[in-house]
Amino acid sequence: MQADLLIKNIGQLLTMDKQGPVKGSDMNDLQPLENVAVAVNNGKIDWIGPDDEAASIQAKKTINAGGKLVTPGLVEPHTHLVFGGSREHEMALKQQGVPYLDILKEGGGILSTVNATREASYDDLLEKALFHLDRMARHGITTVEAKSGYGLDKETELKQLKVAKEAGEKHPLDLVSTFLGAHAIPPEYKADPEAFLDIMADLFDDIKEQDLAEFVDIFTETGVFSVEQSRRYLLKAKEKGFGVKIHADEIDPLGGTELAVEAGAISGDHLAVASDEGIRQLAASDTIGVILPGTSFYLGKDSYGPARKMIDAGAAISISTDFNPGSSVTENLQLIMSIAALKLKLSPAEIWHAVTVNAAHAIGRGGQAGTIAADRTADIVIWDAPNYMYIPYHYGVNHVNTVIKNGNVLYERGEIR
Ligand code: IZC
Ligand code: ZN
Repeated sequence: MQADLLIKNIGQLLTMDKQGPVKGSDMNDLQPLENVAVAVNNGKIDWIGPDDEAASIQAKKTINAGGKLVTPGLVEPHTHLVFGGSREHEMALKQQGVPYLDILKEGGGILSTVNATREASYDDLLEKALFHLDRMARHGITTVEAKSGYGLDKETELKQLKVAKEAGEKHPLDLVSTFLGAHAIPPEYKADPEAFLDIMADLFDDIKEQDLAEFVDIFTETGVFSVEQSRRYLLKAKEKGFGVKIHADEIDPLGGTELAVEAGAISGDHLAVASDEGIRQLAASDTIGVILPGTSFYLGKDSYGPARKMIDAGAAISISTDFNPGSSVTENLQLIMSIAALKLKLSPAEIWHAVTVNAAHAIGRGGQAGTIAADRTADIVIWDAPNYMYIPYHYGVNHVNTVIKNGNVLYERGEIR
């Protein structure tokens, strides 16, 4: 047998090949393969077998994994990738205990990033997005979702979506785009949020025609959009053929989790203060809960949310960085895996399902990303770790040794190619 790439001497391989989304107690069922090898041809996984048989494969390139852990590339299902500026000046306000929604009400927070994004040139936004994608790649992420939502006017929302599209074309990582024009109420529409939502909904046709986003998302929150406004907006998006997502029940429990289920959202995101009824409905639905414990950490919340209850009730859960300049400023999904272990009390097996197969399903890539199996895209990470439990355990650093994207070595011991 011939191969473009052979990875041999794999100590532990996570294939994550259960039919997804993986729900409830199935998330805790993980059977790593030991002492195996993987062969790749034409960017796809071609063969997985015992390491003893690898010697008979003639490969153009061979990587000796040195007995380490090998997994699918991580899938990052919720980021606000494209933005201008940064918000380090808000750290002092946070330390004084000023709540996130109060900063927003005073024209800071999201609205401060909106000003910076409106002012930024297309090229500057693109360069910045590519920089953050590189960092995600170096941390083992091979597929990433990216939201707009820092324009809040037609021109800037389209600018952000076009930047995301070009970033996805230029960068080796796969990018899935979401239109989050309904992220905040811009000051000019403070008195008439409905009129603002109509303007954002006016963009649906353009976005579809130019293939600028697959999903439409809304921030359902106190001082932002109500459940009723969100319902109407998301139904319009569905009529136009978009999949829908919701920033739901992040800070105040408004019933966004229930709305995510009712609207048939592919994911309900945050859900930190979801009600018991919301959890029950989520578990009985096809909607994936995308939990963002890094945001709870960064906003200094006491409670990190009911992910444990959700899995125990039978729901499918994913986790994500929520990478954005305000409420979770990190590209390191490995750090989030540690926070999920320590604060959400998820097991290592549940965490690995959450960042691979379930994350892929949460962004409509269940058939492509998050799994190592024959004919799947060869998105593979070799970790400087002896086993899968080690990654959440040893926190705050980057354990990536080698990242393979579409069968090509993207990053290897310190250098990005
Ligand atoms: O820029 O603060 N929660 N949107 C909803 C965010 C956090 C991003 C931000
Ligand atoms: Zn978000």
